Amino acid sequence: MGLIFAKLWSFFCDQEHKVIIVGLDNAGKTTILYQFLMNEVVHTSPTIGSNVEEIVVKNTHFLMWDIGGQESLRSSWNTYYSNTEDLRKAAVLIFANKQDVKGCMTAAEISKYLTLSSIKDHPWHIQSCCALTGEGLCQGLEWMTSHIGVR
Ligand code: G3D
Repeated sequence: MGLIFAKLWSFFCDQEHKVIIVGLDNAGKTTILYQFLMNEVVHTSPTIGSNVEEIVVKNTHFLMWDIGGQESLRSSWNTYYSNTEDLRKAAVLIFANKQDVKGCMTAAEISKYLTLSSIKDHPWHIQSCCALTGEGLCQGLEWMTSHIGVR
């Protein structure tokens, strides 16, 4: 069972939106990112940094940063939030990855465990997925696309 937290917010300019992917090590963040790259409608730019990729979905650009989940890296997460008013307008997408693994928690169980219903000030969504097959990833992207600039 793996769990991905993907935090998304908008720059509100030129239809480019910044996505921060955070989660535990081994949760499948890199696999998800590269599934997006393989299946995207248009892939405009190759790797900018080691874990930064841009994808384009229906003319909307997503700059996706996989910033790593290691504890030692977490203190630097806030540097990614600068210029974004500290995530005030962020929408939160949680990928419940590795749904193919026997005995994994369901999205509903994860949602309850994380008390996601207590999130009142940001739109959020939990999406079951299997990054190996790509199942569920498009639905997550669609949710992201539909929540751009809604706040
Ligand atoms: P991370 O970037 O979050 O650290 P990775 O995680 O994307 O590197 O994935 C860690 C391992 O989990 C990889 O296995 C990857 O293939 C596997 N994985 C990712 N998504 C899934 C999934 O949906 N189902 C299953 N069963 N495995 C998944 P390896 O063996 O390469 O370390």
